Amino acid sequence: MRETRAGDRLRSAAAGLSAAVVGVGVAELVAAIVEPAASPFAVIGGGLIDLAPAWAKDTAIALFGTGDKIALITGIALVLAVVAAGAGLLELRRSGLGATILGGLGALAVVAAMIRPGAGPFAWLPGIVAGVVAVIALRLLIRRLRPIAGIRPDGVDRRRFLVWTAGAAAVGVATLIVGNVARGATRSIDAVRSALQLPKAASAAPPVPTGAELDIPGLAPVVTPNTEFYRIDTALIVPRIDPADWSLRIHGMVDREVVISWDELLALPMQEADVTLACVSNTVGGDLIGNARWLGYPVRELLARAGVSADADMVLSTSADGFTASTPLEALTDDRDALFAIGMNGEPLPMEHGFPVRMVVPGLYGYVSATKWVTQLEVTRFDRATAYWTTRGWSDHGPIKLQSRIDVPRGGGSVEPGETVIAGMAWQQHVGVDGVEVRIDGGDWQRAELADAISTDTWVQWRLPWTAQSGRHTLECRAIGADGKTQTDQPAAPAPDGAQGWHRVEVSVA
Ligand SMILES: Nc1nc2c(c(=O)[nH]1)N[C@H]1C(S)=C(S)[C@@H](COP(=O)(O)O)O[C@H]1N2
Ligand SMILES: [Mo]
Repeated sequence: MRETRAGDRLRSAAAGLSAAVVGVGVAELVAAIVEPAASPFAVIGGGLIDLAPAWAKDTAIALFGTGDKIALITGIALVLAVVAAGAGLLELRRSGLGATILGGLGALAVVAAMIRPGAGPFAWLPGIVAGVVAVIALRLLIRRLRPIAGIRPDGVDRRRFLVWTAGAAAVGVATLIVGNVARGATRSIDAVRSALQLPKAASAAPPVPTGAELDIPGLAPVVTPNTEFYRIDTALIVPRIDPADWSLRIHGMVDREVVISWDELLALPMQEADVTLACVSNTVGGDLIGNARWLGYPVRELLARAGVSADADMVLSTSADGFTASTPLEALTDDRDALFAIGMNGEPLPMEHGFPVRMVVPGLYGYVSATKWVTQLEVTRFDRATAYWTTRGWSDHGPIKLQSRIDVPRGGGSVEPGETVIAGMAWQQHVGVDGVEVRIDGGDWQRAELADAISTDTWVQWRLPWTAQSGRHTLECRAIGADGKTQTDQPAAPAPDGAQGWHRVEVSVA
């Protein structure tokens, strides 16, 4: 009895899929052993992130927020699945065709791994392994399929084919799991981090005023716990840097190059500062913003050590994984608390937030200032160099715009009629907030009560008592900066220099 064409197609597609899974799985395991950052998934994903146009990043962050990386990995897996199934179909039609496609994907992973900044000596290996294993698996499986499909009518063994296909896929899934566990178990750097004793601040920040926290359910806490702090970066695999291997080099338009090791940095007098970080991709009302107490050494001191040329106007900082940010020089040399931070809310920096050292610059969006895993500073000029996001069309200087947001009640939610409260956050780091106004259903602006500000570099909470009447209501807020300016109602998208406009929420009272 001859198989239906549909059955052949299904089997060959399954063979392609299974070949890809075993190739990727074994390669991830090899990567975990030789060079975790060279994982085919990570390097192809990383390459896509770097190639993506600005609008794509904007859309991804708008759609998925901090989940953008999971979305990307899922997307790559889906595309790979479709291509691999197609390779299986083609391989059945013409021997060598599908194998060429899978081999080509392996080659792509090799190239992506080798052009990655900081690629190690074995970066090429996982991609080769992925390609070779997938090609061998595909050829073996399709060979088993041929008799069934009637191309070579000598002995038909569907069960054997199924066992082999499922077996290859199972090996792939198992190695994928082992590889990921192995990567997670590269605990040594985490152990170094946990054992770290942060130095005491030579210049401590005053305690957070008790009046800074209004403690309203649903309102963002004024100090964001590290585990809840938003995370935005281009790193699919979080760089794991041993502080013993870390150093910071300051070069470019300077009198003398400065290189400082971790131990040398730690021996310097540390300063504490409360600074609210914000992402330029944050939409009006969004949550890509967080506030922490940072411990670090002033950037200006190390720049002074290097002796900055009078012609320079920009500092290009580079991370261990090749991200760059261009920061206006004056923001790093004036008296603000621009830090090489090593501590976040009393802990060493979490891995995802830049361990062992990151930059924090009050008043500027993260993309032009907050380089995590920082290893290099080049003193230069805006007309000589561009950085990761400014190359992709985002604005050169990234001062944070005056913004405010309503956290309570939640937009789209409902509240009980009667005495309640409207509350939210407002910020314009390094300028400060003087007031917040709220209006209900387009009525008169009412002045909200401001909580105590920690400093002009942090956001501030606000509240307004509200007697909620039954029905649907529109709530809007706007902030007034310490410079007397009122938050603009002119809406703007995040690109190229930050979202603006009033936050508006609809609530129903019932
Ligand atoms: N190395 C590196 N540093 C980086 C980035 C990055 O992609 N890579 N993203 C920047 C951006 S756009 C922002 S908003 C902040 C976010 O810092 P967080 O993840 O600690 O909140 O980090 C900045 N520093
Ligand atoms: Mo950002």
